[in-house]
Amino acid sequence: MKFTIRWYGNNDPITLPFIKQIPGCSGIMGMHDEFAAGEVWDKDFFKKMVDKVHNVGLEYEVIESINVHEDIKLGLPTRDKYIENFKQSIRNVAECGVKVVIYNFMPVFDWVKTDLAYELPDGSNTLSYDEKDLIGVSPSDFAQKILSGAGDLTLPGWEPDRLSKLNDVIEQYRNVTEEQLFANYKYFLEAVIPTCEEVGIRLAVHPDDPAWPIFGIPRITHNFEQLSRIVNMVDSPSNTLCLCTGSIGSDPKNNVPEIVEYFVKRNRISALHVRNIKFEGEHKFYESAHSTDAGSLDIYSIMKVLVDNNFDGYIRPDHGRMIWGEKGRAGYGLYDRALGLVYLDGLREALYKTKDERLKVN
Ligand SMILES: [Mn+2]
Repeated sequence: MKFTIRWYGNNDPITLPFIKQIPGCSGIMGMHDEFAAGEVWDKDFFKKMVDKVHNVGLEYEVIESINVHEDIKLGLPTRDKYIENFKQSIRNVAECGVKVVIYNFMPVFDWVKTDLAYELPDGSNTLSYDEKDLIGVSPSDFAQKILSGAGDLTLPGWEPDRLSKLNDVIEQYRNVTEEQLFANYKYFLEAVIPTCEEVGIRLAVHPDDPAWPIFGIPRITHNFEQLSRIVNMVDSPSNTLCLCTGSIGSDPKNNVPEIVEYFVKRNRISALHVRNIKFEGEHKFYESAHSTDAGSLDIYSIMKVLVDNNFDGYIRPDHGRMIWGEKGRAGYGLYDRALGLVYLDGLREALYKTKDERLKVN
């Protein structure tokens, strides 16, 4: 498996040379907000980004920010134009060496947290979610709150131009059922997967974060049954998952190691985001340090399943806390993510070195 770190391109205070200094890190997962959902990714622009990454000796094989236009999710007649653009973007990034494209199919809201700087007893802070903070709050008021906590740095999924039309978009979803959303999703996959196969891209859906519907709008990528249905809708090695442990694991009913094992055995995981979370109650959790002991998820068992099945895709530590006085983009500072990567790489080494022994005993 290849260890990577998310990099926000020209807008990232965490520089590529800093990322290069993290032991065990071979590349980045790129997140660029230069193009709105539905726009074609310009090849020349993207090639320059890739060259920058290569120039410091890192790989650029995964991109996380080719977003699916809302009209595709809503199934509007205009979707075909945006699907064609998506396919062109896929071709363009493939020509620059990208192997995996992570996307999501969450209506309106990308990830949702209710506090971007939740204070922990040790003085660090982290992202957290508490359902009671959403009660009686309108989606647009909530969006304003999130944006005001973000400082000068952009947050993917919370771009101001996208949020300005928030109320209209939510209205459009009022009549969309889960089944319609699945049908729109299938239409999208049937259109784009052949292009992915042709150019050697694996498309990887990021699950709903958190793992339940928000503001009464349907969401369909947050449990085993839904993820199975998605990978079976178009049966192709290019139709895969980006298994985000903290997203899927936010619902305690989801057994994350079992879910990872099922899909990794079927070669349907091409990337993982690994983070731990700590449950504090029903629909209430915070993002903890990555280690098993720090949170509620068994990170060791997740890594074990990957090693025992020879997972050869991409993995990165997901959000980190803000520690040691660091300030920056919520979840995407340097220090705690670097600690997370080194911890995960340590588990990897130990698990590989004991693998033959362990598999013999079992
Ligand atoms: Mn994630």
